[in-house]
Amino acid sequence: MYNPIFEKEKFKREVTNNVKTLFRKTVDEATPQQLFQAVSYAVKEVIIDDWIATQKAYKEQDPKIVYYMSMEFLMGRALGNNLINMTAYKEVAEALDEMGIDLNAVENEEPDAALGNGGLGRLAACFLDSLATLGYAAYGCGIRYRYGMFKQKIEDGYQVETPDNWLKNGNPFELRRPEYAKEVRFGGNIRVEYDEEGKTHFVQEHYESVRAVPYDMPIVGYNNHMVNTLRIWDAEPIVDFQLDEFDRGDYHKAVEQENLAKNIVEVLYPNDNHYAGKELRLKQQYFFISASIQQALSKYKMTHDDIHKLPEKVTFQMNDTHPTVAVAELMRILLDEEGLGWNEAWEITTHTCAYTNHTIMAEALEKWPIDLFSRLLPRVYQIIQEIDRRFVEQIRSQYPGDEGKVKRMAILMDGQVKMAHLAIVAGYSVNGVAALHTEILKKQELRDFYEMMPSKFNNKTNGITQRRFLLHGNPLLADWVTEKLGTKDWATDLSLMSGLRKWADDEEALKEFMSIKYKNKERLAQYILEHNGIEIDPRSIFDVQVKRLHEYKRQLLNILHVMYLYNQIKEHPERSFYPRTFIFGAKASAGYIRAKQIIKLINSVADVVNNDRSINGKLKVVFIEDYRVSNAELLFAGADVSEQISTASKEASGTGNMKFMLNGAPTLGTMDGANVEIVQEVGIENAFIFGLSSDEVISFEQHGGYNPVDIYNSDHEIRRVVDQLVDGTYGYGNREMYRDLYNSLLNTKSSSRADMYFILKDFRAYAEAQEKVEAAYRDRDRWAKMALLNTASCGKFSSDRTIEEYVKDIWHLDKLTVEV
Ligand code: 26Q
Repeated sequence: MYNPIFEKEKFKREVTNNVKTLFRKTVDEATPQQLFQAVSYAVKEVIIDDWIATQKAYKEQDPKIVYYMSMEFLMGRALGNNLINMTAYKEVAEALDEMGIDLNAVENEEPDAALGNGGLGRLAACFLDSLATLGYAAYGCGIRYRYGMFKQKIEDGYQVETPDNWLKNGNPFELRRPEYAKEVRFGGNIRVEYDEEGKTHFVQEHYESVRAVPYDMPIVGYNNHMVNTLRIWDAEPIVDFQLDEFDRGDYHKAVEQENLAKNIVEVLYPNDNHYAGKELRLKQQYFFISASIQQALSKYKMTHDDIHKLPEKVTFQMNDTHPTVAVAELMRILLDEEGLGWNEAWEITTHTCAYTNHTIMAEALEKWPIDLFSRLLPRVYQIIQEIDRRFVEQIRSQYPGDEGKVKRMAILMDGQVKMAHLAIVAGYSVNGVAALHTEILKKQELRDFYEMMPSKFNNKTNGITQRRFLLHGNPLLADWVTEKLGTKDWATDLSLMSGLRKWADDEEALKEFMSIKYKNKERLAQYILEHNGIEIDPRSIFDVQVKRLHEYKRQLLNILHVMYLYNQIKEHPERSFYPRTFIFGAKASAGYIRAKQIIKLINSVADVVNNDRSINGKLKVVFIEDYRVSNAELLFAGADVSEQISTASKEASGTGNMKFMLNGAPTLGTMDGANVEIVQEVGIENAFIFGLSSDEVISFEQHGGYNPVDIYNSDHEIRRVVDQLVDGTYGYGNREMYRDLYNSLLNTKSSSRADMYFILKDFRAYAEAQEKVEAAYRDRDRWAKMALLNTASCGKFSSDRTIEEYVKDIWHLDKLTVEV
């Protein structure tokens, strides 16, 4: 097939030799971790040739390059994915098998590269996969955090965070590139100088600086010899800490720069959809942005001499507002280092930078205190002041007398720097991540901006890579799809999945489909037994909600419903009840107290329910510890039901929803984010949709919310469940343990509004939708058809489609071919 370089015997020799030179051992003596290292270096050896060939193609074909700027890249494991994309997975598994090595066990030795929180970071990883696969020139630009997303332990039902020292055994796939190091400056003050010609110069003095050193990770395209680069920056002190600095009286400065370098890249902020105005976070942002922009400009200037034509060859995509300082940093370099005038610099910047919005949640919006911002980035701040001054002037001339507009739209207002406003004003494109989300941006959150610059706004519905989430994560289903379609081309053209529809009434095919699901449920049950010590029955309905813990995602609605079912089963043991396993997986941000209470509640309910012999195992609850990309692959493959139950209007898109769909799990969800488009594709009869619409939610919000106490008073089953939060049922007798959750639902004093996320309002509708799930599942043929139709209808949700849309509407990239 594709990889002539991959020769079995040569590869085996390579692995043996790596074990020897790296660890002075034989294959038989090597530990599993050592085998992982040895195998990975052998794979890297093969990748390197294509990586070099890709760089050569960049040089020769001079394509336009997209720089995907992101504070997060949630890559997961590299080894298996690289083998999949090299189309060498089965061959390598076979070669290793002949050496007595189990590839699967080797893969499990690799730590996840968890340089991200959730959806936004994983989207960046899927995009890199698609860009390489489709043959586009792209760099991912980010930070090489020493500690990624924390590892989650559950102790006594509580989340405990432990550091993720993902580099402790070394990272075999990365390459350190000290020759591309850049200096990044912080703080100090700006002195204005005039030269003989009367030109103004801005000189930063008394600053601290760090050396940004890039590490490159290969991004292997599928079956096309293309290898792009994820470039993540490490920080080092500019000069090594030296004693002679002490003699010169610079001891403190030397220590400070050493500390600055160490601190900047130390750890990923574990906040998801939540802004925390921490100075170190802003340092991280400017650090990787400054280094990346400097790097992109040096690369451009090596082969081009007219900086005005930068937008023809370079585009910076800003993954949410986190990299928005890029706008001002690019302006700074064009003005201060390239010597351009304001208008020409602005012309270039506003044709090079583009912005993606991932949330409408108010608490996620980045608003930096001006004093902090201007102290840390004095020159960048001056530039933002000038951008703001000119923009405000434009508002006033376009809307004379409307000072409300100025107040709502200015970049600098009330002592804050509003990063979203800066991104919109300077970006040539502003996109949302699902159709509904983009409409809400245009009509509500960003209405003023949309009115003033409608042509910037566009939608790019998210997608996922089928290479990782089907080919790698679900090999049984992948092979079945290939057989049924008579081609493996779906791996690069997911729209072909619609060809499966013709099997939706074929009894034999449906049986095969369900038996694959069953095997994946057994595999998941095995994982749960090994990692949680809980035995679950693969014949029960696997109902799965895995995603970050956030109130708007409403894990609380799910677990309250489990409590409700438990009451029902206890009260009516005679009623038939189809056995169910409710599976949760979620990390809560370390400081998000209420989210942690919900995790504790899930575990308490699991404790009570799983140990109640009287219900005959009809109900099981499992909390998966340390939910992450690698175990997510097992969870999607083994799920029957996909829980996507966010309060309508709050989930910008969701991408887990697409991964479940791809793996044949119908959605139980609200009309939110990309669920809307999933239902459009699969048909409402093949999903379980319930609850308030986004318009209804927004309308309630505009009228100060609703009154949950009415529901509590009128529905005794709901009341019972809510009361069980504070009657000791799940608090091991402790009535205070869940008092705050109880208050959050009923008490206006405890939060600005009671039940802000409409949990009680949607409860009945949710319970009814769950009854429909059960009824549908009892009818085996109907369920099988529904599940298969979900897989067959997922074509739209490939990140390949998303990337082609970005290319056509925003980036205008050229396709590359790599010759080997
Ligand atoms: C901001 C400031 C300071 C510290 C942290 C942050 C921060 C970090 C991460 C703010 C937000 C995030 C992550 C947001 C996120 O993951 N959003 C999700 O993006 C997905 C991809 O578009 C969507 O599918 C999800 O709906 C959206 O929630």
